Amino acid sequence: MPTNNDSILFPPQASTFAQDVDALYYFIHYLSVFFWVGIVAAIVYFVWRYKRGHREGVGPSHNLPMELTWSIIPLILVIAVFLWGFKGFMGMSRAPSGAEQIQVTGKKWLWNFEYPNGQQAIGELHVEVNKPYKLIMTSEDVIHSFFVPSFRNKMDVVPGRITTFWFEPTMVGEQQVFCTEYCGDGHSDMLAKIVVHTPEDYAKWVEENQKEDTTTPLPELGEKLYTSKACFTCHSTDGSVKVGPTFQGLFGKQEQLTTGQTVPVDEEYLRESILQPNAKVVQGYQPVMPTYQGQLSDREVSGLIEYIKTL
Ligand code: HEC
Ligand SMILES: [Cu+2]
Repeated sequence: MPTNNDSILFPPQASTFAQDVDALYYFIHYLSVFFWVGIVAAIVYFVWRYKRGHREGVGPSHNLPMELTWSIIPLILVIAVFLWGFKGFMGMSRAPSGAEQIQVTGKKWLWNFEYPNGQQAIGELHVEVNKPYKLIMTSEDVIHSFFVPSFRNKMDVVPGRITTFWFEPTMVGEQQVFCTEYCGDGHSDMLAKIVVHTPEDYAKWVEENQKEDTTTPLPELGEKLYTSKACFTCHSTDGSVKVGPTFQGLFGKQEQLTTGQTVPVDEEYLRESILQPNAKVVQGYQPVMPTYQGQLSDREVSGLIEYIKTL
């Protein structure tokens, strides 16, 4: 059974499930090819053999051994496929008890990850290779679905309910997460990455992420955060309107709010917009921006403000 990692048909096999899922897929595939060839060959043969049509006195007959054969063999095969699939499904449903737990919140249109120490990140989850992880997932708005093709696992994320998803990565590198439940016009941008590290790199990442960046100049820091905190999924820097207003030319202008008030866009307004997005909502937009309270340090908020000023 082909299990290589350079298949043009499949994404790489990057979790402990992948090999089994692909093996079952290939089994069903080649079984279907086998029967397709056999049935087509029989049809072609009979068309040729009986091309003269029905002979008087020789009617359709009954053959019990043949009928039992073509009923029982397929029955055994579909039961085997069911048992194989069921075993795989049960394995995917139950996380091992030692799995590290990560809280995941789906929201139009981003994925938020919360680590056991309370640290949060949008659109990026860092894990260690060959260790089990259990994602405890819910949605803040509509139904989303968490899909990692290279892990061969997928689970719906439902508002008001908790669903779980577990995996043990077997390959170092970045794995792509998609939303696979159509959830509105930003659906195709609802992406995230799972970054799988070696144990040494993971330890390094943990260390770097716990100490604050105090050296990068503020506008540059802001530009990085614009990407890493997923602001770009809702705000453009080129004047185009996405889910939220563009950042181009934002600083210094007068902003019209849903209350009818007009406020000047200054540092304080930007700060409040990032930390309490619903305090002042811009006219013509929905209050869908997540709060970044607790996810950005003071210096990071200043970085974003200085970056927006340059646009
Ligand atoms: C899920 C989409 C979404 C994300 C992600 C998002 N925002 Fe917003 N943001 C909005 C929307 C919608 C508005 C307009 C409604 C409002 O004022 O709350 C807005 C408003 C703003 C405003 C006020 C804009 C104005 O024209 O007055 C600022 C500043 C802002 N966001 C900054 C950010 C920053 C910085 C980030 C990333 C750290 C970010 N946003 C991430 C959706 C988003
Ligand atoms: Cu979605």
